[in-house]
Amino acid sequence: MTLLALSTVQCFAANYYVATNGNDTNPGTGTNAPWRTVQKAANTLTPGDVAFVRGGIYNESVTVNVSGNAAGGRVVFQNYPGEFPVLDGAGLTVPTADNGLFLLEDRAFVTIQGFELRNYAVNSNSKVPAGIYISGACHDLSILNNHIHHIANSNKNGAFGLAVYGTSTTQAITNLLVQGNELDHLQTGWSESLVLNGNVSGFEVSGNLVHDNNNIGIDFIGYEGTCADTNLDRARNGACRDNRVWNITSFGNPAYGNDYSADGIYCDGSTNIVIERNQVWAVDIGVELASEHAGRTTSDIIVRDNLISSNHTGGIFIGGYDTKRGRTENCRITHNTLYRNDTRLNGNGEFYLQFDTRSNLFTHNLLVANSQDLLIGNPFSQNSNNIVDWNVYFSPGGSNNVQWQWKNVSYTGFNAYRSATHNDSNSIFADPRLLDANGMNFHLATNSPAINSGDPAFSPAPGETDMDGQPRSSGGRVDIGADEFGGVVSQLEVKWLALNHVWLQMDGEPGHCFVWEQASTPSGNWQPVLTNWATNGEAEMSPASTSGSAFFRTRLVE
Ligand SMILES: [Ca+2]
Ligand SMILES: [Ca+2]
Repeated sequence: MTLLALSTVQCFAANYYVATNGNDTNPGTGTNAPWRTVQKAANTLTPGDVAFVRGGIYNESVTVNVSGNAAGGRVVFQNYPGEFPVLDGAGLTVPTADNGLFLLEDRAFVTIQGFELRNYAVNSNSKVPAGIYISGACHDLSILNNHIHHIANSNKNGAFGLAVYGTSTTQAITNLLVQGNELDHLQTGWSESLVLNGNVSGFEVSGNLVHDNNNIGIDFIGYEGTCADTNLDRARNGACRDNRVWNITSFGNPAYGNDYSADGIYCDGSTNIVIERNQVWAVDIGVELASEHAGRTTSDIIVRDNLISSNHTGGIFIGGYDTKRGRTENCRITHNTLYRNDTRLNGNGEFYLQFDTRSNLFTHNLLVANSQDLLIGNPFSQNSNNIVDWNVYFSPGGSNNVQWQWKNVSYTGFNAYRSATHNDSNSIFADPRLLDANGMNFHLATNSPAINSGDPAFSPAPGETDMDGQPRSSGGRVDIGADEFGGVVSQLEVKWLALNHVWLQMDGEPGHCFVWEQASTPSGNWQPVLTNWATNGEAEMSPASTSGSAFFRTRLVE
């Protein structure tokens, strides 16, 4: 007689392994019997499972056919700790349909972390290769710390580093985190390096490095018909912070010919996005807020505490590039530092208002013009209820020769501009005394006129900081530009070893007052280690113990 025991099936979250010496017929559950392909993991994982992918080159593209869920947990595809797996598209045929070295359609609770994705390339007017392509009814996806490069279409038809297409009319792509990735050496034709397009609501794009590509760095798009429901067809309700974007131009891109029109960060028809603490340099247009579609808007975008310098065509652009485009309204551009943009001397300047701009705010920005002495350009008269005030301006030609354009009228001299436009009644024209702007150190020097020159009524929004992540207002009154004076200017780790004491010296501008502080970790509880403020940048200290390490920093005080 056989006894049958009734039991419930228990599911346990499992770790799986993939290695270049593996076999997909292996169980995959130990490092001694790994799978061979990432695709095997992408067909097999169940909620809560992790696939650790060992270092080496995997010549495959992967379609993720599994999801996690809230109860069971995520499915995770990640590098084996300390190793570097590569999905290499060399020699693979790019399909005409949606594709990516990772392709996720209608997926949820998936993490992709720590992969190098490269060499997926075509010369095609019908194919669009992508490093990672996400579309449909997706939610709770995390794309972390991947390096995506050499994804290319030599044709104008396009390619993507990372594309998120919200195509569903019933499920917005939401709870999306794109963090710590590097995207470079992409040839994207008329497409973008990193794009969120259509029904995407609720996202963070942070800490990414985007550089050396031939079209737009980071783009938030609406009204392209990506989602069939027009009311949902716009990226919205997200944050774009702490990214660095550089060396991007559309010049020579087959879709743009000789145009220098690639944005570093672009909002085209999107709404309710915070763009903060990014650094954008040596792209065509630093940051642009516009709608390319007539009758549509880009609205309620906050652009704050960004560094925007040495871009080819201009610093910040708002409005449509011609009268057949839509408008930009209710955007708040505050506390940015714009330094010598429009390096091609195109007559655009640092801040450029194009067609149809309404009810935007431009305050607490610090602008330094280049040799063309142009701070604001505005060759359109469709400009209403925009507020421009509490800024610091500087130009090598001086306050009598500096240029502004406002509602298609040009002004020479700060006073002439102010009296005619009634803009900037509380603004300053003065050398802002940046610590080392040519060395891209845009901190304020001790005697900067931007210090404590902001609107006394200003109070920071929840979560708003300066470009260093430090309090946005200190010293009794807010500063102008991306830096709030009084922050950390240098930080170092000291290995105690057998040292009896340590001698610290700070290189900085003479005359600063600052205090030394110590912590056991960089994010630790910083404590002052000198009871007296040092004024010459030097300190001598004895360690609490002779093992481990400690972190020191100097912090400017006012
Ligand atoms: Ca201050
Ligand atoms: Ca600071």
